[in-house]
Amino acid sequence: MGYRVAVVGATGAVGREILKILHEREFPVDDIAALASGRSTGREVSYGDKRVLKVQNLETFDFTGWDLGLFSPGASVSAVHAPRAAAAGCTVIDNTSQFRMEPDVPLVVPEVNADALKKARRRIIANPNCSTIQLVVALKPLHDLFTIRRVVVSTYQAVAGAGKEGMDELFNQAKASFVGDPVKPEQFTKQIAFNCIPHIDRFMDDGSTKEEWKMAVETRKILDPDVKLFATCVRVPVFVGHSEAVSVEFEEPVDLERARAALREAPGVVLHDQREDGGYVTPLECVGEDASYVSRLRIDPTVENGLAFWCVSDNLRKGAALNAVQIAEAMIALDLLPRRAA
Ligand code: 11C
Repeated sequence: MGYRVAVVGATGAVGREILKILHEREFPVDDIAALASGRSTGREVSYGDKRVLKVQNLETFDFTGWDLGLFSPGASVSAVHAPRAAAAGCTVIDNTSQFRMEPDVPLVVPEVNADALKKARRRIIANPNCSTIQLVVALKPLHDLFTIRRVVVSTYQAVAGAGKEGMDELFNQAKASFVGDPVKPEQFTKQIAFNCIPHIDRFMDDGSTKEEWKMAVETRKILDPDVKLFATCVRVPVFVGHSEAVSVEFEEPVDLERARAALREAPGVVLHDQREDGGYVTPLECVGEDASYVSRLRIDPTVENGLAFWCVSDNLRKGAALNAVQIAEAMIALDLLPRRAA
């Protein structure tokens, strides 16, 4: 017997990926509902190769009798409907930023802190931001070895982070540039085609962006509250796959071979680091893959106990949909996801 699973935000880029991954990983599903806002009601989405689901209206959907809600609508929609689903007895894994920093909501990357799932008191579990997830998967084995003091990270984030509209904007601007049509920024503040924009999410009072703030506070909540992290988040004209240049200072002296061995063994990490032309992973190569890929691993001699690396992952999969499904799988393994009678 399997679970009754509702996918909320099913017509979006992450929602579609969730449906694909549930099917790919043979998640034990007895019944599945695709939900979205009223304007998408009646549209169709694929679940595996053979099944098409009619999208139902989230506003009027009754979560009673549904075991699991995988939410990726938008923070303001989750704010209303995730507690409503949880109150009806449905365990919610929410991919938005709405609940992440609430103390009684676990923020989970299964390879790093699956045990936090045992503290889910509100039947809501938060899925971290994509740029945080791939980073903490790579940092965890290094933190276990040498204890991280400080991380400085620059991101190169794909337009898929801004949803289907972001991908459409890059495509349309690239096309417009070639044919000489005017280029109009809509989702992004400036032209994204053939450009880089050092601005993701809104500005905070201290001059950081909320994306940069999220990376710092989420890493502390997931990995270790003592880790200091400074981020600069940049949108780049890549469709899918976030990249990060990471510099880490540790408490203890770093041994490069031990770092390599730990990364090779670490769950969710693929170390691909050959010091030669092409001996590293780029975002194009990680699309459709599950790992957080680490390349360009090297000692940073400019700080005490410094190590630097390059990290790439599919932001729609490990950065969002896959991590959400893995949280559900971890809950099953820990006996934390009860099946309810319909
Ligand atoms: C981006 N990281 O690349 C964002 C998307 O807090 O879940 C995900 C935002 C979030 O634009």
